[in-house]
Amino acid sequence: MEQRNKTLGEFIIEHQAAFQYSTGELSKLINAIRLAAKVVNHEVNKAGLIDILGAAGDTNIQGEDQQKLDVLANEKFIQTLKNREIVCGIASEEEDDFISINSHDELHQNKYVVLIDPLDGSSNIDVNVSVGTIFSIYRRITPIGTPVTLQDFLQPGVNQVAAGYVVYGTSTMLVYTTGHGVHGFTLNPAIGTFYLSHPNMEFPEKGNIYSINEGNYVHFPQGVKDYIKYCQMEEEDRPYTSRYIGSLVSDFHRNMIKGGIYIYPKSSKASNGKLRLLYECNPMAFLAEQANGRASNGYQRIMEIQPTELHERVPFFCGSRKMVEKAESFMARYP
Ligand code: AHM
Ligand code: MG
Repeated sequence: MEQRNKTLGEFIIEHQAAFQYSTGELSKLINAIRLAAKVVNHEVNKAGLIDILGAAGDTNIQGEDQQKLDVLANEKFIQTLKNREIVCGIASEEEDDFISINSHDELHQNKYVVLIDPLDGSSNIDVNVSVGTIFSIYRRITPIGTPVTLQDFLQPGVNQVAAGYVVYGTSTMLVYTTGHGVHGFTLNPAIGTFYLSHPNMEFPEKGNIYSINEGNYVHFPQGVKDYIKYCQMEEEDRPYTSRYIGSLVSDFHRNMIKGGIYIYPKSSKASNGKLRLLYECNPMAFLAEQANGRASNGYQRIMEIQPTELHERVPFFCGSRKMVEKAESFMARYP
């Protein structure tokens, strides 16, 4: 008999039952993200036609302004979450401030806030390299019935209820966790349905890939320089392979499947590195830990950092557990 893979919709319903006292709100929220992901996927796939259809800033044939894809992705995600009235607040890497949302009939009755990087690695679009969406979901901490405040967004990553990403790659995948492992779904573009293709994803404990922008080597802290040299040494299972796409979601996704470490350290040019704690590092850290991996700033677990502002940046070491621990041991020599 033909074995049919579960769809994401079926998987969400099945797993909702696993949450005691579940109201279905989180399931609806993940469904909304699924929908927005399909819309953005459609736009990303058209990106190569930009020379034909017109570039950002131009007006298209219908008289509509063409938008940059990251701006468009931001709008699609925010609009979908607003329309479905399932969150009380959204913070986006593309917005200066958070957005507070009321549902039509009842004021501020929803309990979740979403933090999102709508299109990470968007500088890669012009050269046809994979990009991604990253999302992170928290329960609000201020009382239901009142407008959300900054406090609801500045929660440490350990408070995340769910997190995930969409990778718009050779195939489009949605990968997420609600704290019960990491599961990956592949989009069948012909019918627009995500199917469970990668249940229970896990980082191999140890891998042989290191991913870092080595062009910045001279600006890196000594601990990172020493770790890079360690990766390149001819000893035991080394030298490791260097792979850096420059698109966090894709680098993470590959490393989770093959085993590896991703590092975006601080440097003499950027004292906290580049990646944002709330939109990029916390969700990836939650996924990594759920997939038997590890994520730190070189010294401290990412998910235990108390955020102080929406767009703060942190150094990021993430991937196969033993590899991250090894990198941390090099960092520890230079406290
Ligand atoms: P973005 O949020 O502006 O797209 O930047 C984040 C991206 C990551 O996806 C990627 O890992 C990193 O920036 C690459 O940066 P760099 O070019 O400095 O190596
Ligand atoms: Mg980003």
